[in-house]
Amino acid sequence: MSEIDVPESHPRYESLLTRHRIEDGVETGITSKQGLIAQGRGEAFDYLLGERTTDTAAAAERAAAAHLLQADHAVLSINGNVAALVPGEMVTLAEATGADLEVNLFNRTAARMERIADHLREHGAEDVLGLTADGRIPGLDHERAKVDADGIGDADVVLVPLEDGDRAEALADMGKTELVVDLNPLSRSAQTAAVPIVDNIIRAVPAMTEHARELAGDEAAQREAIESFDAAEALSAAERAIRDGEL
Ligand code: PTJ
Repeated sequence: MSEIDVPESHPRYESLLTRHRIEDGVETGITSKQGLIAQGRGEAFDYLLGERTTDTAAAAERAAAAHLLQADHAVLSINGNVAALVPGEMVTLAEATGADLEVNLFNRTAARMERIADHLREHGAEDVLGLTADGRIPGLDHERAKVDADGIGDADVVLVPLEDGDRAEALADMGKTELVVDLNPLSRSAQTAAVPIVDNIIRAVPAMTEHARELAGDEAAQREAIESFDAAEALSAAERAIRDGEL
């Protein structure tokens, strides 16, 4: 048994563990209630994808890792679901790529911002951006537009996992290279991303860290990972994987 009362041999162990973490997130004020609905949507797509990382998703994770390494200023955006599911893994990815961490919420409240920043610090983060909120994403209404001017506002590469479509589009319109983790290949977030990663965040973030460690210091391999990745083809491959079980 682990942190939930289900044996690891249970065929749906990972999925049940994920649900438990989201429930916990809601109870501790990290995750919004809407985060439960978002998780349900994600689970449905994960089930259809066979709850595994497809070859195309692995290539996307490698390309995303390369973009993070090549960036002048990379920022990893953290919302309530991400904080509940992969807090330590996001801190490790930030360390492996030299990226900043910024709390950026769709349903923004001061209490949730603070709780999530504390939660990340408990998982080893030194600096957590997002609380200053002295920048804006153009084209969005007030609360949803807030970012740190020296964080997402200044970044050339942003990882936005489980992002609402409106905000993903607005960030892409700012000219940022957007890396999106979203299990739904038809979502607007995945469709607007430079690199859509159609995989469960639980698997995607540790995989990106592994790729980043392998690619670190190898400029040619980083360029190859970026240039060989085709976003439109990756989205089509994810749709085929859902429809035909192709991997
Ligand atoms: O914490 P906040 O206030 O910033 O709110 C965050 C949520 C997630 C509630 C908000 O951004 C939202 O409403 O998101 P959506 O529009 O429901 O989109 C979430 C997307 O993430 C959906 O397309 C899901 O399929 C996908 N998704 C959900 N869980 C996972 C996932 N993708 C990867 N891994 C998951 N575990």
